[in-house]
Amino acid sequence: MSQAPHKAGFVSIVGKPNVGKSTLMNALVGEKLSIITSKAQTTRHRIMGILNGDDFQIVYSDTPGIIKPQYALHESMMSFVRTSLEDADIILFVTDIYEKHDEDDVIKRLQHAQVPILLLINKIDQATEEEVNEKVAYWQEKMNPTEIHPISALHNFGVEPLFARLMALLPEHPAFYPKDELTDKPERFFVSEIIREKIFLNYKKEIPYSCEVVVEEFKEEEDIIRIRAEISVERKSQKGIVIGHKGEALKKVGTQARLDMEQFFQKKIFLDLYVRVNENWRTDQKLLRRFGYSE
Ligand code: GDP
Ligand code: MG
Ligand code: K
Repeated sequence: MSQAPHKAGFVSIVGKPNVGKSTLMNALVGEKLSIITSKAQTTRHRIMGILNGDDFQIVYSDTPGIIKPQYALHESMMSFVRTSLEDADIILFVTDIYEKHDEDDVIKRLQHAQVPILLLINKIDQATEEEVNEKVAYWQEKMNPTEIHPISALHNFGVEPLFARLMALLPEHPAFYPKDELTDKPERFFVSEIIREKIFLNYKKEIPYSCEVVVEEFKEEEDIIRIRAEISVERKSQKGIVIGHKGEALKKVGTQARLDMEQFFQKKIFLDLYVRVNENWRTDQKLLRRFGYSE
C-alpha cells in the first residue's frame, strides 16, 4: 500500500482588525482544537491553531503586533511581513468586502514574498455578486497575489476549497509539533511552549537550547489551575544560571509565564516551576521528535 508523503507547514493569517481572521481560523480548524486561542505565543510565531491529520499538520499563526489597532498597526504589519517572509510557507492575507487598503508598502512587501499569497475577500455574504467581482478586479490590479478567494468565513462559504488549496500548496515535511501531545493534552503542550518562550526571552547564548520543559502536573480546579513544570538542564552550572542570584531569574520566568497562561486559559494560575539537572535529555526521543528529527 502506498502512502502519501507527510506535509506540514506554517500558514500565516494576516490582515487588519475585524476582517474576520479569527472567524476564518475557527472555520479552518473547526472544533478539533478549541483549546487554542489567539493568546499562546511561541518563539517563532503566535500560534492561532494547529490542525493535524494522519498525513499533514497545518500550523496557523500570526504575530502579536498585527492585532494592534490604528497607528501601531502599520509598523507591526511591516514587522509581520518581515517575519512571514522568513517563516511562513503560505500567507493568507485577509481583507473583507468593505476594505480599502491604503498601505502600499505592505502590499509591495507581500508581493516580494517568496511564498504563495492567497488573498481572501471575506464577508461576501454582505455583498452582491457585482461588488464581489469589483473587489476581485481591484485586488488583482493592486496586488496581483498568487490567488484570490472570495469567502464567507462566518457562513463557511468557500472555506472547503480554500483548505484544498492549502493542502495542495503545503510543503512535504514532517510534523513540527508532536501530534500525540496536541491531541491528548494540548493544555500541557501550550504550557510548555509558554515557558519555553520565557526562557528564550530571559537567558542568553546556549542556555535556552540546553533547557527542556516538562509539565509534570496540570490540575484544573473550579477557579484555579495548578501547574507543576520542570526545567531540565544538562549541567549543574546551567542550573545555577537558570535559577539566578537568590532565585531572581527563575522567578521572573515564572511570573511572565504565569501571566501569559492566565491570559491563555482565562483563569488564575498557580505555577510551580523548578529546575533539575538531567544529563541525558538530549537523547530523549520526545525531544528529538519535537525538533522534527523523527516522526
Ligand atoms: P479579526 O479581528 O480579523 O479576527 O475578525 P473577527 O474574526 O473577530 O471578526 C470580526 C467581525 O466580523 C465579527 O463580528 C465576525 O462575526 C464578523 N465576520 C467574520 N467573518 C464574517 C463573514 O464571513 N460574514 C459576516 N457577515 N461577518 C463576518
Ligand atoms: Mg481576531
Ligand atoms: K494559540
